[in-house]
Amino acid sequence: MKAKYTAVLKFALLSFVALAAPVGAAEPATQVNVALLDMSSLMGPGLGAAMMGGGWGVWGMMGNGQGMMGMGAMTVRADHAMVKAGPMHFSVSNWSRAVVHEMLVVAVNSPDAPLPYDYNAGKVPEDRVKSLGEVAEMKPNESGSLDVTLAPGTYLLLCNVPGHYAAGMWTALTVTQ
Ligand SMILES: [Cu+2]
Repeated sequence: MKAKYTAVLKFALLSFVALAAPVGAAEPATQVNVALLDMSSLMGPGLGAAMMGGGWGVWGMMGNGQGMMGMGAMTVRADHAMVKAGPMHFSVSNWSRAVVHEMLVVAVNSPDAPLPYDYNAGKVPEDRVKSLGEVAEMKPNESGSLDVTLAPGTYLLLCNVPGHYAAGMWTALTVTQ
């Protein structure tokens, strides 16, 4: 009785090991960590929210007339500029204290070529670019993730909240063979 029980247990353990073993398992995803940043990310709580909430007009009148845009105050930062083709796991954090941001993955021919732009909406028209997925609108301090398989090529990680792409809120990601 006891021996039989042990045998059953052994069989169960072996089955479990067999199931857990990577038999033809898909290659592990490359982890890409992305931070979405703006001026408010630099400031203390309160102050950042006040500036971003009520201070837009002031920022807009500063300097070269482009305001925050010319100052490059909205950015996308990724911990990889180059990754090998295959499955990717994007872990995206909105580090803003005051502003909703998002991250789209868009395939492009050249990282330097401007994307089509809808001036009225202040956005990249998503039906006119090759978007492979997104982590949509994240509130300040929210995080999200996106799993997508990328072929070799050039991609932009961009925020398409109105005005943000034009404010410089994008970065390039090169995917190699
Ligand atoms: Cu944004």
